[in-house]
Amino acid sequence: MQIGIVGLPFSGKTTLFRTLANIHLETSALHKKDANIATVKVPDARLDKLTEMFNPKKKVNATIEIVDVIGIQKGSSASTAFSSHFLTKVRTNDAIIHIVRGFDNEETPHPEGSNDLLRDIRTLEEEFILADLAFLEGRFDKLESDMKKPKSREEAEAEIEVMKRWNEILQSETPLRELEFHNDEQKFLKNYQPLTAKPLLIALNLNESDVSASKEICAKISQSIKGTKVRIEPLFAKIEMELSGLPDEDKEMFMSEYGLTESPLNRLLRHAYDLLGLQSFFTVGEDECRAWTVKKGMNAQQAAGTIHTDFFNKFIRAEVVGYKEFLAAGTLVKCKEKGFLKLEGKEYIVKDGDILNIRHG
Ligand SMILES: Nc1nc2c(ncn2[C@@H]2O[C@H](COP(=O)(O)OP(=O)(O)OP(=O)(O)O)[C@@H](O)[C@H]2O)c(=O)[nH]1
Ligand SMILES: [Mg+2]
Repeated sequence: MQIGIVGLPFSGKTTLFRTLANIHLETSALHKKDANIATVKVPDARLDKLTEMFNPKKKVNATIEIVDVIGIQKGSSASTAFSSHFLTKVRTNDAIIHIVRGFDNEETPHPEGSNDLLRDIRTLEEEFILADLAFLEGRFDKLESDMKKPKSREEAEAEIEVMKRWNEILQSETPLRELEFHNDEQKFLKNYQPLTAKPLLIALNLNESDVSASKEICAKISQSIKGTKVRIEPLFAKIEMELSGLPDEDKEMFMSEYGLTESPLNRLLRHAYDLLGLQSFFTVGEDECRAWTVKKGMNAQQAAGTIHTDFFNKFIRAEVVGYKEFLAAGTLVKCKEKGFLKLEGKEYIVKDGDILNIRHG
């Protein structure tokens, strides 16, 4: 799963990327010519708690890949135009975090001269809509020539129907993520990866002095930016960066000075995970406590398959207890006594936070 960090120039993308790489890095960050890539851990207080209880040799968090895509063309007139290379890169991301500048910084002023959250959100959305429209235009040209050949005619006809529907939505300045996609559209979605169909997390990168007002600021923006696959969250990239350099014991104190109880970045990562339609289940033991990533709606056998293909092929049953029940009981033995530990078959739909033990052949 890969999430792209995008945003207008000087919005704090690289600051966020570096901070994430600092604190949550799983493997070393890759600095390529066109993008910075890092695999980062998804913070999970439940896993921390389980680790405390089992005291295992190893703790393994769920991870997601974060990409700081480089390639926004700068310059006064083209300050918001994306290079085709940039768009190609973002197309391969599963979701997008859009960093919007809401902080003041005289050394690197906002390219537009002033902060305006809504304006910047819309600017980027418009650019993405234009990019999708340009893509469709190319498709229509191709499909038109396909229509002339008897061999490809039927297929082209079907695709044109879908592309027309997408085109109409985009022409009305609506992102594709607002569409309920039909089954016959899924393969096009997968192949073409339109930018405006991707889940979007809008991170408002605010001033340190905005902590207490941040809820209100987000709520206000939410009134104008609606949609099921959009989240709006506050971010304080500068605080986070400073925080990431502190020893653990000083972090709480530092956060409380700003009136923060939880790192907004942790929240952001969890929301990103959720937005992707992902959830975690846990495996626990003295060797290892681990969070595994599965798509919401996956059954026990599929979940077992994420651990090992053998577990999928030779799946017998899963012992399952919910995180809360486990916490209430305290140990797996007590879970058994209380009847919290259930034996489930392969069709069981895994819930977020389930603790699983797979029985296999
Ligand atoms: N005060 C303040 N400054 C910030 C914050 N985030 C970033 N900056 C500063 O703003 C400038 C731009 O930040 P970057 O992280 O480089 O922004 P970017 O989006 O990667 O910029 P480009 O890649 O050049 O488009 C840097 O000087 C940062 O130190 C913030 O939350 N508060
Ligand atoms: Mg940058």
